[in-house]
Amino acid sequence: MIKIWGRTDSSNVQKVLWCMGELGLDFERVDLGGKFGGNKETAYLDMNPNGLVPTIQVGDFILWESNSIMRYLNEKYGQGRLLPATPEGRASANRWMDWQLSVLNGAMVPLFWNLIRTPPEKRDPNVVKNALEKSSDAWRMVENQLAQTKYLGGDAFTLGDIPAGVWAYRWFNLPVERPKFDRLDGWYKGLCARPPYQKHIMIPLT
Ligand SMILES: N[C@@H](CCC(=O)N[C@@H](CS)C(=O)NCC(=O)O)C(=O)O
Repeated sequence: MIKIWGRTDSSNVQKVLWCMGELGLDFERVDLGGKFGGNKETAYLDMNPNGLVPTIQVGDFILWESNSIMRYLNEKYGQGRLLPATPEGRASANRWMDWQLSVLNGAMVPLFWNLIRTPPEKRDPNVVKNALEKSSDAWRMVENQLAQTKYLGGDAFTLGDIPAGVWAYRWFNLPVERPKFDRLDGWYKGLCARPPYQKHIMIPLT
């Protein structure tokens, strides 16, 4: 049995829950982080020195970092089917996973925090404006990729779609005026038709 620690409204926990849904895996989840706390306690830090969620345990093996967790689960339980078979295909999908951590996250997090996790009177319009511009630029890159391939990592759904896909739900549901990106829209609608996406990602933004 796979055990996962992390609250269900965390984008990084959601990646892993969605991935497990795609792979049809059973798991036991423990609420941790955010309003549940516990992530700075010694017992948890012994498993995950970052004090962040998610962390998973499979037998004696403990792993943190959401993207690494997804790659591990796909390899261990999915015969690698959520990544392309060729080195080039895998690299292309991996690239979009890394891009979410290195680019998209930094653009979207200030937007999300200001509009969802900050009371209206404390929101900073400059932060929102700046983050909206950066996020629009980032989603334009996705739009351009989708002009070349059906999904981010190629012509089939892969792990490459999951990190950005988690944030796409936030992007399309934040109260902001978004530039119109037709391919992004179509890709997002396709994700919305996937049952694990509906179950783990399409939940109220908190
Ligand atoms: N790079 C890490 C980042 C993990 C992370 O930032 N997790 C956030 C939630 S999305 C967290 O633990 N925040 C503290 C909390 O929930 O209390 C990963 O991808 O797993």
